[in-house]
Amino acid sequence: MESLLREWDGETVIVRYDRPTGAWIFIAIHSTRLGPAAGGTRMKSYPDVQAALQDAFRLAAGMTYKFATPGIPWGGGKAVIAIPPHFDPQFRPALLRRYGALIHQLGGLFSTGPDVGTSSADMDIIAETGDPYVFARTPAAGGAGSSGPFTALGVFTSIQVACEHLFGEASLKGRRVLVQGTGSVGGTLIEHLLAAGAEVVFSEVDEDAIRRFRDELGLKFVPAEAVYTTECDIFAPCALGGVLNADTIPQLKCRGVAGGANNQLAGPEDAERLRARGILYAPDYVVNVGGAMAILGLETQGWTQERAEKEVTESVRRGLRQLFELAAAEGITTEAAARDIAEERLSAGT
Ligand code: PPY
Repeated sequence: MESLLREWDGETVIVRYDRPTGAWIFIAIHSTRLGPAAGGTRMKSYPDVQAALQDAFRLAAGMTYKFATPGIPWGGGKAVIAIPPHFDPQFRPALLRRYGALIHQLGGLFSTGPDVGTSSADMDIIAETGDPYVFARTPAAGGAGSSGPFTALGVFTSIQVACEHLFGEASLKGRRVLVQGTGSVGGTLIEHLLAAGAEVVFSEVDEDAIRRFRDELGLKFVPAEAVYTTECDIFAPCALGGVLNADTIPQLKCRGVAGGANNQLAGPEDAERLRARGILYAPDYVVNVGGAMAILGLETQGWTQERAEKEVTESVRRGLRQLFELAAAEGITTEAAARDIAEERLSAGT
C-alpha cells in the first residue's frame, strides 16, 4: 500500500472506510492542472484493498488524459467504492448518501458521474447529499441521463477513422467488427454499426444479453475463449480493462482496436506489442471521451442534444486523425502520440 501511494504520480487521494458496510471509498485526484477534477464512480468488489486503490489511480490518470487531449477544462479524478463480496443491496442507498456527503465536503475538488457499477439512478441518490457535484442524473431529476449512448457515438466514429486509416475509406459496409460487451456502450455501438452496414459479431457473459443479440438480432455470438482469436477488421473492447496484454496480443486476428472500455492496455509495453504486430490501436481515452464530454457540455455549457452529438463526433474524428498521423510520422505508438498531445496541453495549462 505504501509503495502504491509513493509511486503514484497523482495529486491527492481521499480515503474513507465506511464502517456500517465495510466498504472502502477511494477518491483519486490525479490532476487539477486544467480544472477541478471530474470522473465517474466505480462500484464493485475487488480481490483486495490494494487492487481497488490501484484501479482508482489508473482510472483517474485516464481521466486526466481523456480531458486534456481534446482540451476539456476539467482535471482527472475517479472514485472507487470497493464493496465487500455478497454486499446486500438494501444497504446501498445509505452508502451512496454517505459517499455523496463526502463529495459535498470536498467542495468541488471532485465532481462525479457514472462508471462501471453505477447508474444515473445512483447519481440521483448521491446527489441527495452531494449536490451540486454530481453529473448524469436521470432526466426526471434534471440531469442528462446515461452517458453510454454518447460514448458509443465516439466509439463508432473512432471505428470509422480507424478504417479510413487502415483501408483508405471510412465506410463500414461489409467490415467485420467484434464487439466485446453489449452494455450501454457496446449495445448502442452495435446499433450504429448495423445501420452503417457492418457485419457485427459479439461476445458477452450475461445470458439475457446473449439471447437478445444472438436470437433476436441474429448476430453471431463469440464465446469468451474465442474472443482473441476471432478474425475481424476491428476489435472493439467495450467491457472491462486489461484485455490487451502479453497473452492476448499475439493471438489477435484483427487489423485495428477501437473500443469504449477504460484502461484496455494491461501495461505501457502493450502499446508497442500492438504496433510490432501491425495492429492499429485507437487509444481508449481518446475513443471513449464522448460520454464525459457530452454530459459536461449538456449540464454545464447548455448544449443541446444535437450540439453534444456534433461535438463528440467532430472532436473524436479530429483527435484520432491527428494522433494517427503523428504516430506514423514519428514512428511512435498511437498511445505515445496521444500522451504527447495531452502532456503538451497539461504543461501549457490550457
Ligand atoms: C468516464 O468518461 O470514464 C467517466 O468517468 C464518466 C463521466 C461522466 C460524466 C462526468 C464525468 C465523468
